[in-house]
Amino acid sequence: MIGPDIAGIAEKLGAAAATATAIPQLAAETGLDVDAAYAVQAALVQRRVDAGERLVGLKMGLTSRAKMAQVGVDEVIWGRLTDSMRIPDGGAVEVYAFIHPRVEPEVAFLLDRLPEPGEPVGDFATAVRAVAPAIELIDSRYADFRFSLPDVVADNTSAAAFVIGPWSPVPSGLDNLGVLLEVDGRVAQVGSTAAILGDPRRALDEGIRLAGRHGVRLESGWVFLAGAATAAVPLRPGAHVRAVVEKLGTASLRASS
Ligand code: OOG
Ligand code: MG
Repeated sequence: MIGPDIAGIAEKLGAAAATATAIPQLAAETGLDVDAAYAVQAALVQRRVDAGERLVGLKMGLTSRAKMAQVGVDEVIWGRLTDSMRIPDGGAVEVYAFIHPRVEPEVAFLLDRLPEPGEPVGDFATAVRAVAPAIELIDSRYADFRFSLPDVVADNTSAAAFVIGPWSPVPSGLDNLGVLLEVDGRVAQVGSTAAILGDPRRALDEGIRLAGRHGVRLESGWVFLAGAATAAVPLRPGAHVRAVVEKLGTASLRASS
């Protein structure tokens, strides 16, 4: 039997992102399973690297119940981040470059010395140099932001852009910090870092494990997004968005009008 057309699917998803045009879901129709979907993701991001972008990190997805419930997929997933997705803290994003952008509050890690593949992280403060509040801008390339597990994996887990706030040294506890997402000065989502697999540090173990299954090794100097603590909210033209994480501070962005 001939398998799914990995390169062809990656090209479709790449074109959907580049032209901000939604496409129908494709996993069911093309027989794409989760492993093949990670192969599509690798090909999709390789196209960006071939065009001059640089891989700068990894993001986790669906590490909280709030997120799983919002999108109806209940598996932890991961995706790749490139330099062109990074927006400076407080910077502006062109909303019309996206299909139906949403924003969500996250915690970011700056990776330092990681264990050998297959080894547990052990000392978190050795593995991670600094932590920061962050905002992830997600933009599913599928119509109506609806997808199956292999669909969202192939689509690089909806990754579109991210903002990192100021880095701080790793605090003693990260497992129960208050998280707020504010839009135009109003609280849009409230949560806790406890929502991220019970402790966002666990997201790193999962990231190492799950990416390792596909031959991807996390690197020193990479950014790691642990996954949103709350559901995501639509990013409207002109909106000013702030994510506030207790002890860590604030990350913000402004949407073009
Ligand atoms: C999938 C990506 C999920 C997170 O932080 O949970 C994600 C989506 O919601 O479109 O980035
Ligand atoms: Mg996210």
